[in-house]
Amino acid sequence: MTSRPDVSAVKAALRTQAIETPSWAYGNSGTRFKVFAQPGVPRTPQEKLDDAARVHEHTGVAPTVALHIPWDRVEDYPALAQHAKERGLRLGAINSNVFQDDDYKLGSVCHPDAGVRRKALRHLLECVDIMDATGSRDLKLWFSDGTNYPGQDDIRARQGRLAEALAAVYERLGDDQRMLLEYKFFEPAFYTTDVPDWGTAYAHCLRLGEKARVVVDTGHHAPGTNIEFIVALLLREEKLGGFDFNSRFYADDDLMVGAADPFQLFRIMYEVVRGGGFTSDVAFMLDQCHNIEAKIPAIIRSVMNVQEATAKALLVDREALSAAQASGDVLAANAVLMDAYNTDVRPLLAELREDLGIDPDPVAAYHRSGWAQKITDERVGGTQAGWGA
Ligand code: AOS
Ligand code: ZN
Ligand code: ZN
Repeated sequence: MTSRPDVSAVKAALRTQAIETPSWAYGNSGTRFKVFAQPGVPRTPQEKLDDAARVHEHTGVAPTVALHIPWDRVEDYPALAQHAKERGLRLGAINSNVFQDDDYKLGSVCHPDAGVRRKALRHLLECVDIMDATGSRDLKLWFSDGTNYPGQDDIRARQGRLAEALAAVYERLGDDQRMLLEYKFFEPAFYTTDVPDWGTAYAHCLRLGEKARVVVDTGHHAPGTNIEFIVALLLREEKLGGFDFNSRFYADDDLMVGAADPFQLFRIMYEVVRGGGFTSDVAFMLDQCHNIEAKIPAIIRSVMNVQEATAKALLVDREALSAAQASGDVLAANAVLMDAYNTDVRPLLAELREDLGIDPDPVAAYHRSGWAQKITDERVGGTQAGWGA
């Protein structure tokens, strides 16, 4: 006997979902081999927000934009927040950057030199100052720190340096602010990475306190890792701060989320729904680079992919699944999950968009809007800070 959630309940839940887009996804980006510049890309943080506003206008569920410092450094952050507000947006997570200065060749907060560690900490504390100015809740911390050769540095000592810096930043946070610690199994370091996996991030966050949580970047795991298991466990421990959604075939490819493995994305979103993470506590952020595809429609598609995976997860017949699991009926339990995954939710999402007063086909609506030609004509000259600088 099926007791699938009814469509209106699924649509109501989907209305509450908010997906944060990253400022850097709108700008030029590439690999260490080449940045293929695209016409019309933003030249300033303000223009990035102008593009992000198109994504929110056409999807209805992308109201916040993550900033990356120094790529989005401005003189007047309240004015930038106002620029966002006038476009129906809010400034989201502040991403620190302690991976691009020459000083950081051997690491930042884990560097053997105390002076370099102090410089990195100053930047992290500046990011919290910026959070105060923008009203952001989350500070996202990703450290490229690591080593390339056995013996290069002391693995244990580096963990101590990391803990010291994290504690100093944690101390600085306001009552309503959080620090989200992101792990990555390798790159740019190739032998050790100082925050390589969920366990390391979790251990540091546990030591710090409840304002410290883990970010799961879906491209940051060794091939074959069961990411949904990590999500389920972190949710149970109330230590999942959010996601950096993207897709990967081999490494941290930063492709459109859901493009490489929509089934994995569905399984992740099922654990989020099951674990009660479908609340404002868990930040659904994109972290992608659109090196060869048009950026704004790629980001729109990514938002849609997260929505589709979420809708399928919400359609799981939880009652039938629990019953099959409790009775050890393996095939029935798997069939319940696959039944939801194999449901075409595009009509449901099209209906939701019509309910929201937006075009049921966001990508087509964007292409008809003429925005791409407008920014190509207007944004001539200059480059924005960031990957492609
Ligand atoms: C780097 O690989 C991490 O995914 C970061 O979250 C992010 O990509 C970096 O901060 C630059 O955007
Ligand atoms: Zn990331
Ligand atoms: Zn990454």
